[in-house]
Amino acid sequence: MAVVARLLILNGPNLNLLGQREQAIYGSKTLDEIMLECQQFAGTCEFELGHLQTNAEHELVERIHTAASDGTHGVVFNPAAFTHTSIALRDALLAVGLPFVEVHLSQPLGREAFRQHSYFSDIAIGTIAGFGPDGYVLGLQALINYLDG
Ligand code: CA2
Repeated sequence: MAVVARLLILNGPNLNLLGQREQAIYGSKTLDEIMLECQQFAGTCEFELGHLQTNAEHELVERIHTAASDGTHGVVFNPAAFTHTSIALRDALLAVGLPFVEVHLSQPLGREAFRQHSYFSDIAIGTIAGFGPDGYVLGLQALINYLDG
């Protein structure tokens, strides 16, 4: 695309605990370390990158609404546990119509039965799961490729 892409990473509940607990499942990197890698990738590829992690569903809904009018071109979204529960976040993404890539650190399809359904996979450009922290840069690359057409 001709203009500089403006992308947004959204992270859902408990991902602020990365690197502190459950390292066997989610790895040893902190969320700050992962987001720094994403910012470095944004610098290399010359796109603007925003980020929000919050444990509050309504804050994610409101940030998605804002993204519709602040120049955001696309979203990389790890909804965390909201993946499996949140019609509100699904509706927000459908309402704004922004393209998004669903990212998971783990592979939910290989875990408990309650993680087998996602409210986002069928409306996402695609889903990247099971590659740990690399999934975020992979998701950004996929989103850039999609926006470049
Ligand atoms: O694999 C993923 O990225 C998940 O979105 C992570 C969610 C989980 O509910 C999804 O099924 C898959 C959980 C995030 C919890 O993050 C923690 C990080 C460190 C310690 C404890 C929880």
